[in-house]
Amino acid sequence: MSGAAETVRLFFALWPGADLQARLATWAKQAAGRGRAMRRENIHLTLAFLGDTAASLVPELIALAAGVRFVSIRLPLDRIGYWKHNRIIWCGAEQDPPALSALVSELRARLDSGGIVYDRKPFVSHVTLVRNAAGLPAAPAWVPLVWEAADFVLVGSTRVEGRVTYQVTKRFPAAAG
Ligand code: 2AM
Repeated sequence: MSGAAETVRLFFALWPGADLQARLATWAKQAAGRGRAMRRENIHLTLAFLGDTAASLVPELIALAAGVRFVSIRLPLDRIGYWKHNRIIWCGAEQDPPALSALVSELRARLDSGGIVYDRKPFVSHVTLVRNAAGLPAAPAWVPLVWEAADFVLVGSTRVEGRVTYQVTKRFPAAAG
């Protein structure tokens, strides 16, 4: 037994279906240049980043998140961007749909009420596509997509043989209707 409490690296996210992940990954590969395209199965949109968290808190986190009431989100991916400060190419919405803003506020409010530590930087919705990029590519052109998200997820992040690997721990479905 080690003396240190076991921790897990966690975040809440919207997780695209395999088809949407594949389309985004294809664009990312073509756009990457000398940058690093996100692997298909890792593509997501972070809602709240908790980072290293005591594993013993996971049941409480699941209970908190299960209490979040939200409706399905229709998220246009109609914008491509580049951030110099962290060298990522991302896609996202020109304007966040109210359902997404409401989900993030409700989730973060519940984390606050549970005294859960997470990164409190304001939410700026984006899906990272390429890391360590020098800028936006001249090609391929971005073709807008629409993402229909009917749930959000709690994700664990680990390194397997040097590769970041994400594991969906739990799904939280939108309210019906
Ligand atoms: P990024 O894609 O813009 O880097 C897992 O690391 C996910 O959590 C990534 O999507 C990352 O965003 C996001 N994230 C948000 N805040 C973070 C932080 N403080 N440290 C690491 N990742 C963070």
